[in-house]
Amino acid sequence: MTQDELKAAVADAAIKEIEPHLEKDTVLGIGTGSTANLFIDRLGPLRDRFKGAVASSEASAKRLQALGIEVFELNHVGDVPFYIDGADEVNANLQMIKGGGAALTREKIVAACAKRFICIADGSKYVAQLGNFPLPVEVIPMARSYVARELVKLGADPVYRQGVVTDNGNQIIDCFDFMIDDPASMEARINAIVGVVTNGLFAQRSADVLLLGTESGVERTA
Ligand code: ABF
Repeated sequence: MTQDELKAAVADAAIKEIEPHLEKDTVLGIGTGSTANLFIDRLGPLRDRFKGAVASSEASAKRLQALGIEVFELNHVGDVPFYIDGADEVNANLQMIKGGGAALTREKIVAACAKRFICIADGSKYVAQLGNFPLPVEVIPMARSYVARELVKLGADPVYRQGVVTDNGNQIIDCFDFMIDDPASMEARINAIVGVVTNGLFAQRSADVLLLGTESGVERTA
């Protein structure tokens, strides 16, 4: 199977996972990226079965709206029963690196509000140790150089992602050559650097369910 077929299989599996729980007042949390897009496309035909969605990026909001799904501001929504999103890497503890698409801060906020985080990923994202994928860090622009120097002290090789402005008006530093032994602790240490908005480690708030697309089918871990 191709990577796109594996992504489509996990998007289908996520629909099966949430469909029995849809109610007229359900607001779903929706992530960003190519796997999340496939999930959004499959939500279109179900749009009359739930109230709407909160989105972790402007791009996902537009895609949802184009399918007739109402998009709400998170501040106007109470309960988010499910957050469905992809990942750049995921480990056996369902901890992740996210933010390759620069939407990490909004993703982390919606994930924090969600009762259940369903991670959808093709098998190439599954790793024994997080860190081969460069860890993204969203920074306030004036703090970029300072944060980069602090990241060097933590052992990373920080690279400014040129030309990228996040939906929040900030910048991204990617941490290369940075294998992570203790994801929850490193998440906290990076977030404690002044000028960091957040980093792409989702370890303190890991996924609740992983739907992983493999050659032998979709593996579900919870
Ligand atoms: C989002 O989309 C991001 O956190 C992650 O960077 C990316 C994964 O993209 P894709 O599904 O295209 O591999 O979930």
